[in-house]
Amino acid sequence: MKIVALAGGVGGAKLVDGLSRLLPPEDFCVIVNTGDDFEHLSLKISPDLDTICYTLGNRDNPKTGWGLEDETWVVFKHIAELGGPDWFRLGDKDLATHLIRTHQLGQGKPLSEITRDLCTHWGVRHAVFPMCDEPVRTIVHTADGKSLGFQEYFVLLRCQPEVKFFRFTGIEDSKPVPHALRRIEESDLVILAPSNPWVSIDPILAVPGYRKLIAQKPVLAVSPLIGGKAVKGPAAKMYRELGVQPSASAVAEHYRDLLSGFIFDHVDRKELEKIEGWRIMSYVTDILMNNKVDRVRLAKEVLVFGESILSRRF
Ligand code: FO1
Repeated sequence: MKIVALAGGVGGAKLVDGLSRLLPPEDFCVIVNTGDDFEHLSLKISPDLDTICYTLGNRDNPKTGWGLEDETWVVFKHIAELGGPDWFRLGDKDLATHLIRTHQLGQGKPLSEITRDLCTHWGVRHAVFPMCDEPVRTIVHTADGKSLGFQEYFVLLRCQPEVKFFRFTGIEDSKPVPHALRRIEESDLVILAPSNPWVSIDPILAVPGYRKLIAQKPVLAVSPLIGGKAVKGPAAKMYRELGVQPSASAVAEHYRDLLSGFIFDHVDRKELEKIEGWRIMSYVTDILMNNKVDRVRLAKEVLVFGESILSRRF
């Protein structure tokens, strides 16, 4: 079975990691959100791309989920001593990634090619595609009328501001990465990883060209919420602020026109009828991934469920 996953940061990276341990590179690749990207100290930072690549390269910081393990903070400390911004932590090894990416973007090398070459150095065998090579920025519009860059909202303001709506600036000029589009065309199944629907998956689906192609494929999503709470991050808070009761069925409804199947936790079993009422096949299991064993276990269940969807559809 050929699979393409759409993913954002930490939560999505765990399932992507599990799937990468079960599927060879020719059968599995991932398309990653770049709406979180931003410029910091004149460096081009791509947090979700780096989280996915570091995780697939087995070099991610297991405590935070982002950045590199065994990191040092010498440069960061001196940046702070020189009065530079210290709200966004940049480790010494992580800085090398941002310096190389910024340098090569400046030379006109597309983000997708930079990512491919970095992955070669990191020993990442599966293809990791940015959703597009053009700059797209998720802007968070808040109840008190401010518009915040995503990292300003997520890190500096710790997701405190009340969200009104999001804008993905630059999205109208964005194009799918051609190789990623081809992988979707060749795929048997598309998986929406357990990432934030609003700010990790929606930006990818908003790049003109992906959605109508994905809609022609069987699509499975894994819920990022358990019992109405996000495993990590502001997804549930965003749902509430946008007037939607956070729940597994709210996530299924978010993707409703795309989904053939939805995977959610035992805790939310009571929502099964509602979800199946939308002609979406359900699979209830333990979706919490606390360690690498969980990641592979859930990935295996996702693949078995995917097979059953394929066999029923055709
Ligand atoms: N998240 C934080 O909460 N604090 C940080 O200082 C921080 C630094 C950072 C540096 C590089 C990177 O790739 C990610 C980093 N993140 C940090 C995580 C990042 O904000 C989130 O991973 C995504 O934007 C949301 O998925």
